[in-house]
This record gives sequence, structure tokens and C-alpha cells, in this order.
Amino acid sequence: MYTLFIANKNYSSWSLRLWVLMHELEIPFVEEIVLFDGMNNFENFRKFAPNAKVPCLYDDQEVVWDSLAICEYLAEDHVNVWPREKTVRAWARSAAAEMHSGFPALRNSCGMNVGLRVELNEISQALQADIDRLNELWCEGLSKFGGPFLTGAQFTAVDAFYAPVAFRVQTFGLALDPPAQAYCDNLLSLDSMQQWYAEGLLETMRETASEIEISSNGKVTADYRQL
Ligand SMILES: N[C@@H](CCC(=O)N[C@@H](CS)C(=O)NCC(=O)O)C(=O)O
Repeated sequence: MYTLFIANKNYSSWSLRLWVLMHELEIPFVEEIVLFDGMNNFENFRKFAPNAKVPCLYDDQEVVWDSLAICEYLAEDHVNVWPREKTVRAWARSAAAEMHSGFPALRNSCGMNVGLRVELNEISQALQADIDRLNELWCEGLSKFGGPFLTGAQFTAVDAFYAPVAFRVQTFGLALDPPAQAYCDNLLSLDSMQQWYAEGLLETMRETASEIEISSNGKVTADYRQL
């Protein structure tokens, strides 16, 4: 049986990738939530993860860390993690890798915080370039493979990699073209995403650094989280 270590559902974008993938693919797992300590000290993660980060997967005694490596590990035994067709799989892997190592302005200016709605003070050139690339990539996948997911009819790992971005789009009201916005809405409406969102709203713990960062990047217009 797999055990997936994750952190707060309100904040932990990297955790969401694996959690939503395993839910959508109906891969059974035990969920272990280890909350951030609110002080940017990740020593408690070191007890289970060699890199002191989440997500981290245990397959009995076997430990796998880093979201991309975990996806590949799951793909060894679950054929639907990536698209079956070689060229489609190559596109999916390229798009997921681009998310894994790219979009720095989007990450820095629009931290995941599922319960907030924020009006950004400004959209820098770098952030606009990331939003434009995101829009282009999503529209390309949807038109090339027919939607409603990025590589066609099935949810795969590439959708899991962009699932946290859907929450960022919602929180920061980022403007996308209609097909990209429809894809984002579709991700947000999945049962698994709704569950993650609802559980995120129930969390009462606040991560000081993330909260400060978000309010220095924009004005909080709504906070749907439980106090
Ligand atoms: N590249 C890693 C990044 C994981 C990551 O940075 N996770 C954050 C939480 S969302 C974390 O654990 N931060 C704690 C730390 O930086 O030690 C992955 O894909 O799993």
C-alpha cells in the first residue's frame, strides 16, 4: 500500500500534484498530512523525507521523493499515469517538465493559497510572460488532442502538474483565453479538486511567510478560510 506524505491543502502546491493524480486514477493510498510549522522550518519533514520536502511517497519501505520522480515511479505500475501513445506522452512529459522547472514569476508572485482571492498590485512583464506561455500551452494541448484534459479525454500526470495552477488562476483572477479558462474551470470542478479545496478551507493554521508574501503582492479581496 502507498503512503503519500503531504502538507497543508491551502498552501502545498507540490503536494496537490500527486494527491489529485492518485485520486483521479483511483490509485489507493494512505494520506499523511504533516503541517508546515508556520515558521519556515522544515525539520519535521526530514523525519520522513530525505530532502525535507513534500510530497514524499512510501511504497511499503521504499521511499520516493520529488513529485516528478513519484509520478514516474507510479507510472511503472499504472499504465494510465501518462498518455499511452508515444508522441502524446512526449508532449505530456514536456509540458509537465516545463511546469516542474519553469514559470518562476508565476510561482513567486502567485503563491498557492486556495482560500484567498487577491487583486495583484501589478502584473510584471515576467509574470505576464508566464501567463502568456501558460495560456499558449494549455490552448495548444486542448486543440491538438481535443480536450477536455490537456492530452485528450483522460486526466493524466500533465493535468496533475497544472492542477495547482488552476487554484492560482482562481485566487489571483489571472486572465486566460476562453479555452484555457474552460480547462481551468474543468479542473476546479473535479470531485478530487473540490475535496482538496473544501479541506483546505477548513485548515486554521496560517503560514506567516506565505501570508506576508501574498499581501505584499496584492490586495486580499476575500478570505473563504475558516478562522
Ligand atoms: N521539487 C520538489 C519540490 C517540493 C517542495 O518544494 N515542497 C514544499 C511544499 S509545497 C516543501 O516541502 N517545502 C519545504 C522545504 O523547502 O524544505 C517536488 O517536486 O516535490
